[in-house]
Amino acid sequence: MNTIFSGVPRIESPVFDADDPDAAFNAEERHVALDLNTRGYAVIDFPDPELNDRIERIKADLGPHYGLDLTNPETDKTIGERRIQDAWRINADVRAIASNTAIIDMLSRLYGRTAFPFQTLNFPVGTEQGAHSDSAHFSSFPERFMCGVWLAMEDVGADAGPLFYYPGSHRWPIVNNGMLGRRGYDSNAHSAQTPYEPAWQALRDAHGTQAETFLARKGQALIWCANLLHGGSRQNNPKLTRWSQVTHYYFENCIYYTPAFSDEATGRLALRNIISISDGQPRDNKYLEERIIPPDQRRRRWWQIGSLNKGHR
Ligand SMILES: O=C(O)CCC(=O)C(=O)O
Ligand SMILES: [Fe+2]
Repeated sequence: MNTIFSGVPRIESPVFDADDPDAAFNAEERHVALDLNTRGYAVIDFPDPELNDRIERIKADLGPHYGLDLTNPETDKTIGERRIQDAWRINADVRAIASNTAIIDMLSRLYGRTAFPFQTLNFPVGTEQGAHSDSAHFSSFPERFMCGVWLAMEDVGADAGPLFYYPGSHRWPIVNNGMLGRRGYDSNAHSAQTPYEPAWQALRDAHGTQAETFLARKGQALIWCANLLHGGSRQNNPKLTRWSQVTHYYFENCIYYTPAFSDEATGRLALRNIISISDGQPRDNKYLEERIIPPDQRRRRWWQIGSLNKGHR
């Protein structure tokens, strides 16, 4: 049934059916599918028997990179570097968590295309990042073929800056530059996110939706849909840590781009050069199996092609 809408993730299909016979969800996946469809997020126990050992090794290995003594219970942990992007390149456990095959297989069934991890973020403390939709940072054609998996690497209490989200906000419009009457391509906006914040605030006000926080147990993970508004709460107690890993996933056979720096209507797209963490291989930008090469790369030789990724996230 959902195969009619093959350009829409199964879990976001306008004819969503948790009992979709084509998807053949098992009992747990059906539950996750229903939560993603209705609320835009789902909580699972991270399926890795070695998780605890991996987490402790990651803390020991990445800890010194943040420039703070994270083991001293009396010090402010929020004054150092808050994140390491793409630690999968230097840490095998980060890579293993991102490449977990049970997660990839489940996401692939939930979305109806093969999932692959493309970015990791490791945080020792709360991000205190304002409410946002990841769709401003990384989106796809067709849209919504992106999701985040946020893993708690310790128990997270209310004062440690827990993740928050607005249930159901994944169904609100995906705010893009066209809707805001602004140009994004080649813009030198300092922040990808800031220009969108008044619009996201207006949507929250119009819907009257209250944020919920995820007071996670170590080893729990939260999957969020591409357009779910989420962020990091204020870390009331700066002496606490809030170890977590976010892995962002894309799906095969899509165009991968940064909407904040694109003008879709004119075809000017900030395409991303994506590498799958699972196998370290590039994933071409593709639309209906056709490889898409940006116009300004078509006349260049391969040795002239640099990264078109903008320097953020
Ligand atoms: O961990 C958080 O507080 C939010 C992280 C986040 O929004 C992201 O990685 O997309
Ligand atoms: Fe995010």
